[in-house]
Amino acid sequence: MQRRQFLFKSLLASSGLMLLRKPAVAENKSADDSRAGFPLVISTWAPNVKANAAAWEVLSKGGRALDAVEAGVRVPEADPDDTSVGYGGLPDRDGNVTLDACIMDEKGNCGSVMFLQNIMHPISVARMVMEKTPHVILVGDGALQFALQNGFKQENLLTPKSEQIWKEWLKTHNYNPMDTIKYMREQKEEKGKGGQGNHDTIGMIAMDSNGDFSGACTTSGMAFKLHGRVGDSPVIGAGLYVDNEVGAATSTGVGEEVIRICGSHTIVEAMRYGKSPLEACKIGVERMYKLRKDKIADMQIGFLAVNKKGEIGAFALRKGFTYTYKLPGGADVIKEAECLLKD
Ligand code: SD4
Repeated sequence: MQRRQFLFKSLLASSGLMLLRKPAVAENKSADDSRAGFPLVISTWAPNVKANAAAWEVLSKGGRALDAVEAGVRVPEADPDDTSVGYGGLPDRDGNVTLDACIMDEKGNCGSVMFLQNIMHPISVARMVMEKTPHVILVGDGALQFALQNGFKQENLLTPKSEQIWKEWLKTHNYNPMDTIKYMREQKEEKGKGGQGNHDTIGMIAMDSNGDFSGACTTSGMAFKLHGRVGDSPVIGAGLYVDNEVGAATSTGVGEEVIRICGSHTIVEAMRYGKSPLEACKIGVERMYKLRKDKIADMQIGFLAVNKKGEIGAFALRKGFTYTYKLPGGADVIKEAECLLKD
């Protein structure tokens, strides 16, 4: 049995659904044929089943996709054990937790905060930028000032666990961010063996029962980055893009590589011109690979997309990129994306 069939069957079995009714997702079809039905919610990385559950609360009551994605990604933002997002996120090389987030709705409205410190829910600040200002992006101190003026509380986001991981990194990596990408990969591999990882940025896309899309993406970014570094996650068109006529896409992995090819926008455009979500995600990864083959040792990039028919696709540079979505009845599906490099 192929891995994804196995995962699919295990999930159905564990949720008690396997024999109860025919699922909406055909277990023997490739990812781009998956049909999640409506409403739907999908997220990068398996642990984000918890985030999908919060989004589902909103969607299953007929709520708006925008409210669903905000509620959904607030879950990992507040989770001290998620070292890639919000509270508990791994800091930059100077020990500061700096957060990036963006949100986009079905009308092309969008908001983003970059390099924001001491605010646990950057996604909600991004939404406020979208709804209460004439702007799209606020950064750093300006974003913080805006958050505080709008009732957000300042909090220390560096948990003892993340501080300890950072101090270990300082000892072994001599304050050198050139090693960071390699470190992230080592950590990811370690995570497979039960260790700590730093690759669980959440990109979430929802479609509500009106058939409208929204998306959200939030992260503490690359661990031990230079102070002030911003990745793809809060960049509209790179880490996230929503076009209500076509579909939506989001990304995870080394943000610099995603920005170079305007990743999520590239994928949505490929879907506009007839590619399936899987084909479109593959185009994104292949374009990045062609451009950067000599420089991407140790890197991971993953894209996740959904089209207007509710078909879902994902593709990654390397193995290990998981994503999760809900079936119409609310059961969870976790899959591993196909990938370009087999190492
Ligand atoms: C970044 N894309 O800041 C983010 C990191 C990430 O899973 O996705 N981690 O580059």
